[in-house]
Amino acid sequence: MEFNSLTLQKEDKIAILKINRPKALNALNTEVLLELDKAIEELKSDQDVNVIILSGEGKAFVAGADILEMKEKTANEARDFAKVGIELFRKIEMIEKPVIAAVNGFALGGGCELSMACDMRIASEKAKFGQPEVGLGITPGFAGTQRLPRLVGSAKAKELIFTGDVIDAKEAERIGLVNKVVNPEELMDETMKLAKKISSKAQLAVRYSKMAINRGIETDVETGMEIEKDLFALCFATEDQTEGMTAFSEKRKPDFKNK
Ligand code: CO8
Repeated sequence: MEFNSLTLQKEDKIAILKINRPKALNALNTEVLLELDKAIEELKSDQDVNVIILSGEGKAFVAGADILEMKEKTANEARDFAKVGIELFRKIEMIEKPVIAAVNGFALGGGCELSMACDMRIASEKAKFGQPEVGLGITPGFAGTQRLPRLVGSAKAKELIFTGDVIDAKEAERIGLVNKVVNPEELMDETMKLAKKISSKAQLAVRYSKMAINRGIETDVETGMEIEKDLFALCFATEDQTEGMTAFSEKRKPDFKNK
């Protein structure tokens, strides 16, 4: 598939999807959002991809939604634009395969929101996070008011959103927004290492675990435990469960087939 504002590479069952609009610091305009949607749809059904890495070309991950495109929008047009972003980010969050954000630089506004729709965030020491929207006269619009408090707690989320403060990668790690901070030169290697480790496990078990966590967080704990119970049981109808447990008893490495 050909893209104008994205690059897509595949290596060892890992897809590396980069937003490639560096002159505008990878700001999310309609084209980027639509292309991202297409790429995610393609990767969803690609049997050769177990894990997706999302990153940005140049010095930014994503410096937000495109302010120049948003500037003249009416309220109705703004709602439509927000809907496109919200639905795309939800698709990224709920895709069965794990998605890791490799945050190489600015992750501001819609960029911070995009990183939060991913399952994990590995950040370069150069990364910066923030929700500066109130300084532009708007609220976050791609679900930052929902995902940030779920990740860092409502008090810290309110502080960041009400002040528009930009924080560095270390502070983002301290408050639980990122999983790990690494040297900029090692960002892709470290993220690949994590992706490959996940990719070496039984993929249906990884995907069911993601589903149980995502669905569980959004419901009460009793329902969450029911969801886990059903998905746990479903694993026992997979070849990988037989292989994983047989390999353990035979003291060898499992050879998973994602079945
Ligand atoms: N939108 C459009 N263009 C941008 C954006 C952006 N978000 N960010 C940077 N650019 C462009 C600049 O205009 C500039 O273009 P040009 O060279 O043509 O003048 C180019 O990228 C380089 O940027 P700078 O020269 O500003 O680079 P600096 O290194 O000096 O500064 C910053 C980097 C600090 C990241 C600075 O660019 C900045 O503050 N950017 C805006 C950050 C921001 O406010 N982001 C939040 C946007 S709002 C949002 O994301 C809401 C999401 C929900 C939308 C809901 C829909 C209704």
